[in-house]
Amino acid sequence: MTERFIPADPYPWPYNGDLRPDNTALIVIDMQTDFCGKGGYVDCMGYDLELTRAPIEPIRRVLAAMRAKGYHVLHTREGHRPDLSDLPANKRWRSRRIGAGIGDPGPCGRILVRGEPGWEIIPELAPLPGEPVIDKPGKGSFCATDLELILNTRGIRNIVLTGITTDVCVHTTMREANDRGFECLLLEDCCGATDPGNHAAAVAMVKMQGGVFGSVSDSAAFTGHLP
Ligand code: C5J
Repeated sequence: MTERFIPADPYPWPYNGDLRPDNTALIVIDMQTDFCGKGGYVDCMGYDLELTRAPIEPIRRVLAAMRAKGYHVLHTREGHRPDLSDLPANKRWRSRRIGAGIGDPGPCGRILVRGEPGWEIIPELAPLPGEPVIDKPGKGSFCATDLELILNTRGIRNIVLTGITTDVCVHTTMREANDRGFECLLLEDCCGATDPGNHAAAVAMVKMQGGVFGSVSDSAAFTGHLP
């Protein structure tokens, strides 16, 4: 096997140099209007949308590069059933407390409810036919979904993580994937958080202990070295 690596910190990725289109997937996490669009959940909570919109262009470039080379691409969406039967009472209570009640009407339809305009993936990063979309009720992409089954069925071992938010859904997914033995790479500029300090801390946490959850790179280094 010819070893291939992406320059990354704290180690060139993947650890074993086994980087191929058939064993590597890009996961684009929760690039939905509710998290980065006007009138969505994050906007209703009063956060600065510039922070969660910043990764759109870098993700677009990585998506184009990986699609062109035949890598696997998957997307996730956070959202709940219209009858809210999969919405824990405490999650709803907390969201209502800050004026963005999940399941309540908002400018983009019912907040974080499947099928509503706010729940849709933004057009700039729309999935192509054949790219799996994982609908998840929680922050992690493995909890109550078939993501692990799809990854294993396709023989995927390496996961490139992008999307929002760095400290919540991206981090939870990275931790879940890492514990399941997947080799993870976080692309720093392809993620964003509602708080810049939380974004920086989440990136730093990946790198500690020799790469406790994987390694970190960015869109330019990644696309420049992608075999
Ligand atoms: C949050 C997410 N932050 N996609 N969801 O509630 O990170």
